[in-house]
Amino acid sequence: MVSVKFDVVTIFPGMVESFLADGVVGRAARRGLLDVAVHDLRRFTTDRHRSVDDVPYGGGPGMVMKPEPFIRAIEEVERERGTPAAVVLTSPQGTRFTQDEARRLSRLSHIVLLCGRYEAIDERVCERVASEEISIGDYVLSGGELPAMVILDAVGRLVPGVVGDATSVHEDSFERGLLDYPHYTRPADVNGDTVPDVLLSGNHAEIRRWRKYVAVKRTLERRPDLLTQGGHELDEEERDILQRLQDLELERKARAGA
Ligand code: J9Q
Repeated sequence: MVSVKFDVVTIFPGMVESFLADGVVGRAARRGLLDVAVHDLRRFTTDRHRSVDDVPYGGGPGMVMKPEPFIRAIEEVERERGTPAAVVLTSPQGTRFTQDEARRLSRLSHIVLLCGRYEAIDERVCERVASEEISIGDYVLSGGELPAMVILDAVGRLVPGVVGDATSVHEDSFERGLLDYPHYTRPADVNGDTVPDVLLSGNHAEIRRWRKYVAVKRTLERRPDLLTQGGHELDEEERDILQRLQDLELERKARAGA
């Protein structure tokens, strides 16, 4: 039944447990499709104060997370659940988390997520305990719990059966390499703000073409990087739309210059 096992190691197990109390991934864990275990890092301390951090060698501001509690946590996970396929440490120094990375991780059977706090984690955890270091983006956070939950969510949804309608997973924007088209529901008029006529036309071929056009246009305007370095192949219709939009833009520029 279980196709992917996750172990999350954190000093704030409640943060991860509350994430699992609601939503698609938590529901999949309760249905037995995912096996998510949350481990309190302090359980792997041995001193009276249960310290998980200490001052940095060489001085400087802030505290550094001690290596041994992480090492003991991994040892217990290995004893009880077997050798994991990946031990992921989230940090701003990691390689960037993308939908491709989520897809790669979703094919593994057992993933450990290590969450850091304070200024840093002892480098020996990064080098000897973690098998990979992953960043979810270029911003500063107070800890690795949110990144671990982001990874858990993105990877968990790709596990077969977790998301009810499998087609919706494949149509998700980054699976297609384009931004999503706009969505509308009832009512058709909100204080004079109406739904595009084409969506009310009942002409499904026309609706499909319109959605594709808007998705390509938005991607070109908002995320041109996805078109050039996304590594996704556009289909012929999408390439045509893109070409037309780029021609129009050149024409506009020529007119403005003349
Ligand atoms: C642990 N800022 O930031 C971006 N990806 C991960 C992180 C991160 C952080 C602080 C602690 C991870």
